[in-house]
Amino acid sequence: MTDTGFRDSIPRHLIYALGTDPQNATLGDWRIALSLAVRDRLVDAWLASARAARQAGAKRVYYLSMEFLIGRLLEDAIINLRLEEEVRAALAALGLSADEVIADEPDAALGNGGLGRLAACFMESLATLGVPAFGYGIRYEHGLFRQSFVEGRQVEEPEDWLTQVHAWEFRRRDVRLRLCFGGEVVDEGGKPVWHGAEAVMAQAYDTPMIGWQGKWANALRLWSAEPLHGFDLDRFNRGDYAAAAEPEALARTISRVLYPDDTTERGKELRLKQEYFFTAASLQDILRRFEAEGGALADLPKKAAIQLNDTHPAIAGPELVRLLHDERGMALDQAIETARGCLSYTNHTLLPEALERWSEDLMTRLLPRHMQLIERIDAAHAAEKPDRKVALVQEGEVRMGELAFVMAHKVNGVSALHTGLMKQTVFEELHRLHPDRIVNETNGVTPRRWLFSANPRLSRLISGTIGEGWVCDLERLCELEPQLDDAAFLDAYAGAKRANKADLAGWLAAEHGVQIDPEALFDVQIKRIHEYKRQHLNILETIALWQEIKANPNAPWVPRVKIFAGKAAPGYVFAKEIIRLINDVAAVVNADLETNRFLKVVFLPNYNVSLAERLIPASDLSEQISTAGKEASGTGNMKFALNGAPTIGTLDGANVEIRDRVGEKNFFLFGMTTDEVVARRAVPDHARQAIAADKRLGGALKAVSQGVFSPRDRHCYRGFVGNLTGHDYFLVCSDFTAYWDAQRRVDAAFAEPAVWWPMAARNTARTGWFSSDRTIRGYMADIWGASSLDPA
Ligand code: 73E
Repeated sequence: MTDTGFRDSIPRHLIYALGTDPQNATLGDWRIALSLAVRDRLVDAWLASARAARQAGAKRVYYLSMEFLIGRLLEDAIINLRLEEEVRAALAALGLSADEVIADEPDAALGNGGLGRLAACFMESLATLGVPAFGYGIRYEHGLFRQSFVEGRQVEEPEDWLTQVHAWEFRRRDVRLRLCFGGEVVDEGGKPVWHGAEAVMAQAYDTPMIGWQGKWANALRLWSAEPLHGFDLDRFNRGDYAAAAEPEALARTISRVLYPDDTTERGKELRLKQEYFFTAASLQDILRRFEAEGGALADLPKKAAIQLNDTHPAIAGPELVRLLHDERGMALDQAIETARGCLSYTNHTLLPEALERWSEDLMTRLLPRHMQLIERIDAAHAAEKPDRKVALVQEGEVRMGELAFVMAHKVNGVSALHTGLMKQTVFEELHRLHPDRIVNETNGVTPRRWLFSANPRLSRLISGTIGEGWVCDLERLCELEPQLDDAAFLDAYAGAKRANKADLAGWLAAEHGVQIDPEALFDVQIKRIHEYKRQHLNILETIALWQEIKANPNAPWVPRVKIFAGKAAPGYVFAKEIIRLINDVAAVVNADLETNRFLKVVFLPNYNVSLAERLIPASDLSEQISTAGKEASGTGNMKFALNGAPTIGTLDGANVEIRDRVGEKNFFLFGMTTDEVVARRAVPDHARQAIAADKRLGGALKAVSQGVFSPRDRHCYRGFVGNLTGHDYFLVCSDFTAYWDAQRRVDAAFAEPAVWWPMAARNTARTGWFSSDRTIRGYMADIWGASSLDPA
């Protein structure tokens, strides 16, 4: 297609697809018209990919995930199709700014945090590597809630991305599958037959996931729950309108909202229904495809690698056994073996409250046949391993982690440290029984979105230095190494960062009315708010720093802006207290004329993928300060390092591997190790001891508890301080002094450009290993046995 062809296609879509007169078109109309024009450019490659996979009889990867945090799709597609220039020119000819049109797209926020974003990065890497794959999840009507602050407190509002035209998805009219819940299992001629009581339809919607240079595309297939039949016409005709619509409303509830819960599991019946709904629909779809392509059922593992993203789809074990044994007559033992050959399971957290358990009663009520099969699977496992003590059902609860483990041929952790801890803790016994089952696949992030697209200045510098090959071969960033002592390169590197920071400062002033000094150190902590992530450690250090500056305002302080963003689960009271405290501290500190040249605090509302893309390229310092042993991996840590923000962090999750690669001199390490954490907790009064030993910590806590930051309600943080001085399970107090010291090392390094910029640039040059392409290759080789249909 020629330039004019593309240019013309935008108004053509506006007029003929949207029925809108260009004279009246809003920015949103233009954005949708542009999306449709771009979409036209990828559909051929998408259909060709599916055709190639069918013709090759290729093994397909199926990634089952409750969450896909895909963010904006238009920019991704433009970048991967290499349409940047064409789009810019076409929009300019229409009198429009490409940046504004692209920024108009709402984020598809179908996830809570790292787990969902990882799934999105994996989809992009699978397409870039030309691996035939499907992502399977739920098409939530409401993604993660919108966050705002009222008097510093988090307020949640429903997110309604689907009220706008969603230009990227295709409703598959022919893919509508029936599923059941409840009812009973009846013996029919010696065969158990499940008669479900409630049926719903799973309607498929496909969104293309396009790889680098548009050579390959896979589908993200999201299921929407619909009623079996529309509304009840009889009732409607009798004037009973509400009752007529009831079945529809009930069915739709299943895909209505994403659970806004990161790492804490809420025993909600609806959640189990959601899990079964999308898992069962996906498995039916997988089997349908397998059967359409012909082949003996026992060969299913040769054609389908089904990855369970955490235990949320763990019901896939018994469901696949049911489909093979009950519905297709395969012997039970063989059905279990066949299912295990297909299934693999990723564990993302060891936090006890996040390990899913469902009551036997609920499971029996909702999925009676599955409850029976879980017991059969357990019995088969016991027969295979007579010395096993772990049962799948304990104290009236079904343990989903153990079920996923037993039904998977491989189980993986998401960083070296986390995988080691899995073996020593939650899966200790299962690991002893199946020593080859656990493998490690350290997480990664897609360089297309997190460097090439989010940070065009740095990308241009890198490409100008080593060529563009790094974009799909990120380890080539190490070719920058010889430049790291070159003054001209470092100047250009620093120049890119400074320009990104100036952009961010301009945006903060325009959008949030916050003035910050672009020369200051931008110290950034952006992630879900959780005690284990310890945003409160950061804010206590901020308070201590403020007090120190006040006591000594003429010292040569290194100006800092502390930037926070993140959402708290709506029911997580303590996390919401942390948010309020940070906002309260920001109000006091930012208004302090004595200190605010040196210190500002900003908490940006409604953290999402787009905000991360704006903040990370403009950051100087990456805060990764979780209590050791608690953050399974982290992926933000990788994005920051890649974009040249050194980490201040503990030996937790993938921080360990980042430090190994960037080198200890280029990483601000502090805090207790996993073992020290365990030992410290056993010390009675550890928090009080730590407070007594550090005047700064004592002073900061005192200011909070006395109401310095809450003048209208002086005592409101007493409970908060009480928690820290008493229980302090996450050891904020015990790690405070080490954190303070590490921050002062950061100050000293930042004050010396000759120290700082080589360090920042080394972070970029040495973190190419953290590409999700590398992670996906690891899964392909160690877990899936899948290969690439090389799109080159
Ligand atoms: O450390 C992160 C990890 O980088 C971990 O906390 C997160 O997964 C990321 C990707 O591997 C995670 N999310 C959840 N569990 N671990 C979770 C649990 C329940 C509901 C939703 C998400």
